[in-house]
Amino acid sequence: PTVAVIGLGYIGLPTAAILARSGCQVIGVDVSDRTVTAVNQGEVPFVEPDLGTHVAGAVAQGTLRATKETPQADAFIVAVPTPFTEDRTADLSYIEAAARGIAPQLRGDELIILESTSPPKATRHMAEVILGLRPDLSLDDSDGRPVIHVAHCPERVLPGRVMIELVTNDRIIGGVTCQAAERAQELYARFCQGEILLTDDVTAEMAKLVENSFRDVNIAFANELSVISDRLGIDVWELIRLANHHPRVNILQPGPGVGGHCIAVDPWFIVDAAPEEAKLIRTAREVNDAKPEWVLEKIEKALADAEGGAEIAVLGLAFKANIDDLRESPALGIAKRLTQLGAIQRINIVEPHIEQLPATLAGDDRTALVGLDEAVERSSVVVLLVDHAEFSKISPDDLTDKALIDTRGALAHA
Ligand code: SAJ
Repeated sequence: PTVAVIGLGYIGLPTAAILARSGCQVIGVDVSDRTVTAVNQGEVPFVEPDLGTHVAGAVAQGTLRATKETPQADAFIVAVPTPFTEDRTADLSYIEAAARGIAPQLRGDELIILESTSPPKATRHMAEVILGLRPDLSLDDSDGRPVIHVAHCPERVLPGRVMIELVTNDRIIGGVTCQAAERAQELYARFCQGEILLTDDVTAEMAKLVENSFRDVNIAFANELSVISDRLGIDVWELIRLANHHPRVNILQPGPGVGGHCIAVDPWFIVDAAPEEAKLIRTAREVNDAKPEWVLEKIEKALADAEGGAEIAVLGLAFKANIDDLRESPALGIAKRLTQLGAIQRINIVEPHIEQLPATLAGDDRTALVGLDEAVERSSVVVLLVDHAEFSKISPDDLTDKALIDTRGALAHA
């Protein structure tokens, strides 16, 4: 079959490449000239292990090419961004644009799959945009008009492991009709070795959002415990370790807040869809979003105690351990806020996974990206924001006479 993949980003391009390797004729569609040119040269415009080999191989064999115009195809996979807006809703304009591109190419009997993480009912919305332009088509064969088969198939791959997880992960497919789900299953079975689970479109949309909300709510519980424990003067890490000995208790780890592009965003799509009912999910978001501010108050207090222009060590900027990704990172947010405090003489930042500070921090002449030993030695206040493996080298002796704020419990032994 011929498959058009709309959106050649972190999800679309790997999916296009793997479909091309499975024997489909794949046409990738992207608005960016740079992406289209790169793909047609067999190159990948971002970093993802193994993807380059797949893309280069498929382009060389003639099974994958890229273009800016949506072509005719037997199946369309939409993998465009659904950005999070200021008012905490999802911006569906990229999905709508993809739908407007697909509509004129349809002849009937095509499969159209939405892969983008989407708020509930976005798949139906995409179908309505298409049918609005093509009233000659229908979603089911009840009245004799030619049919289009519309389904949602959320991606759940972990960046860095995409080419593996695309093949091995189980896949949820939600059809607007049963026939659409079955048609999508046939396509994904070409490369997916995991279980393929069929449901309706809205349940599939919710499944993806609920997975990330589950994690967010559980992290919020841990974060709230850390604030309560601080008030009570007890060690939250010991508390959680002990409670987790219970066979049915498994509390996650507190931190300086929740970062990344998914867990801090997806729950808001549920809150937006059911604002009255999604009380716990909303509160969890608020608890996690408030955590960086609480950490800042702790730091300010430690700085006040340290007296007279102290130096501070900031350990970690990434959004989680052992990665270089600073986007949506609570640690980065905290570091930025520190540059606005007057009482600090120098901010010694340690982030082993980057070569230079991001512009927002480099602009302040009190910030410096330094090695771990230097940062700890110079500073009277040490703040650990990310539990990078390297930081476990710090010993209690290194911290004598220093104020330590360990937001991850990584130096619990110190
Ligand atoms: N965090 C804590 N305490 C914990 C666990 C995590 O504070 O006990 C923080 C991390 O430090 C980080 C944030 O939560 O700031 C999110 O990290 P994560 O490792 O939980 O998740 P992500 O954002 O890297 O990837 C998630 C994954 N979803 C789930 O685990 C349910 C991944 O499988 C999804 O593919 C991805 O979101 C996505 O694209 O939706």
